[in-house]
Amino acid sequence: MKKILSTIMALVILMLLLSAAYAANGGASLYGTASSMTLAPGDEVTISVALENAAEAKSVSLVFDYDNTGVFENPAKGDGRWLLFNTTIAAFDTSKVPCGTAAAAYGEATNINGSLFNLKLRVRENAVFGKSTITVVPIIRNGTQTVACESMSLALTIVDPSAQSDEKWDLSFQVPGTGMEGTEFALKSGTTELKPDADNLFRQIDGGNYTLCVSRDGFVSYTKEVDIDKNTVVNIPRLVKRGNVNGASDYLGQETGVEDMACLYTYLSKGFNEGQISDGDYFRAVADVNEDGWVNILDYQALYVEIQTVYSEG
Ligand SMILES: [Ca+2]
Ligand SMILES: [Ca+2]
Repeated sequence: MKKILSTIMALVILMLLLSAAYAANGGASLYGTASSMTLAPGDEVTISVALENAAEAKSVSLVFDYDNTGVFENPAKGDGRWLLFNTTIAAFDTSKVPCGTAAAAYGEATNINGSLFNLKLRVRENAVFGKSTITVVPIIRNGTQTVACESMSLALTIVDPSAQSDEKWDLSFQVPGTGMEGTEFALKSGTTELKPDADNLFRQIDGGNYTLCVSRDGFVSYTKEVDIDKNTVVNIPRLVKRGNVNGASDYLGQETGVEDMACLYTYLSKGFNEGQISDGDYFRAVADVNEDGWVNILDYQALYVEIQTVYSEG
């Protein structure tokens, strides 16, 4: 079995090398987070943008689109910051508001995956209350070729601090029928941590943004940001062990096996997940086998080593 796995590994690495250009065209993904999803007039927020699976990229531009008349102040030049080194970087151009543009060019063989850019925005004192969406459009190129990558949006909520509602809401969650023994649930907001009652219900909580944390010893934790302004039900996926990329056990009852390597290979080379884990964030957490925060060929390698150890012991 060890020899077969070694052969498969060698073949797959060869195929990944051969298909690198295709992977760059099909698998690049942009991710964004905000330092806070709920803001009040005068607040500052930092939008952080990161990139995955764009190994062949040689230059990147990010176009930030936001409401610069009703919600956010026009950012100054220093409010946009690239997080990359050894690059030729054009200034963050705010003259095209509401589309602030940031552009960087790269030398040969520069890896631009990971944290890319931070943009700091300030909420106007007379901002319109309600949802406001910030969209980031990436323009990624490999020489003359464009690398396909979807844009990314964050919907922030501007609240009126003088009109805080006294209304309280329930958050309940639905769990799979089996395989959840010993699972713990917590709802966190700042330093507050709430526990559910026996009916899987967080009762009478203040509205706002929370992080729902689902954890179980030996399994990859699931976290989900929930914006509570009404009674809310959240579907929880069955927790799996790290490396169980396809979300299923094999015929020996092992959570991780060659099927998971195949599933991870498809994701890395073609950019889609053919397994049973439908939540994209949870899939990436499970597939991050070496736990460095990114899903790439190193996780494939780490999974291979782990599976080889299991089989050679068995
Ligand atoms: Ca599996
Ligand atoms: Ca990783």
